[in-house]
Amino acid sequence: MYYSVRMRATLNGKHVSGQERIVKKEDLQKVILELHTRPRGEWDFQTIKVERLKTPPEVIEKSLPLKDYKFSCVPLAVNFAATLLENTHQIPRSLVKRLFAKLSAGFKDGENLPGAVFVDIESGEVLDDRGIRTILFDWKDREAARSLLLKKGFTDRTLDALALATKNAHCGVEAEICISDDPDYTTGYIASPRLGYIRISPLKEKGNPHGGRVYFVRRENLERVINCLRQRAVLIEKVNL
Ligand code: PML
Repeated sequence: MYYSVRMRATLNGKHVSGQERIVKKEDLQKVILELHTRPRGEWDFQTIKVERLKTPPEVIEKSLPLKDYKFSCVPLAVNFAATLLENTHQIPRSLVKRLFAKLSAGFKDGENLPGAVFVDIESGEVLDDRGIRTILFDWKDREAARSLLLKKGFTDRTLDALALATKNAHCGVEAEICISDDPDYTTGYIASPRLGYIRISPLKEKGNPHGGRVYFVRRENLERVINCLRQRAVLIEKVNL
């Protein structure tokens, strides 16, 4: 029997921390406490949702392959990401650059969205900007994946983002771009089944509190992809380094 445990904490209505796990019953108490104590900063409202899964999670054998690139400034890093997405997925560079600029300025009226913006990979049209989040994903052996990534110099954020991007690819997201909303965390990534998980620094200026994700999808798949992101639980077996 598996359970999904999801925590979100806010301060004055603004998101400050979020985390989720998929665990067996015997680990529930430990994980609930772990997630409760996870937010580093101040919060005034926290929810922890525990849901028993109706069916066991699907197992994905390997994460997307991870590669890491560093640049001397944001424009060079964004240019690199835009070039890769144009060459591999024919997404116009100008569109990718515009989307990065919007994410770093708060996508919707200067505010970050709680989840992703869905963009039609063919036309560039925004299909959904409600901020739908990918949920129900985790590592099969989280500690093993974590210690491998930390040993190689990656972070806890990489651990979660790599699992999330792997689930996205599995659900039919054609390509993804992401900037963290943590003002101190300037590393972001682009990801797709063909590109893998391409970690890139710096994708925004230090001190900028804006960030978010764009998921490129085929218009005709939108509903199916969203259902998968929200409803299908997956566990990822191994980090693909
Ligand atoms: C990485 O370190 O691999 C990039 C992680 C981006 C995390 C985005 C977020 O804050 O959720």
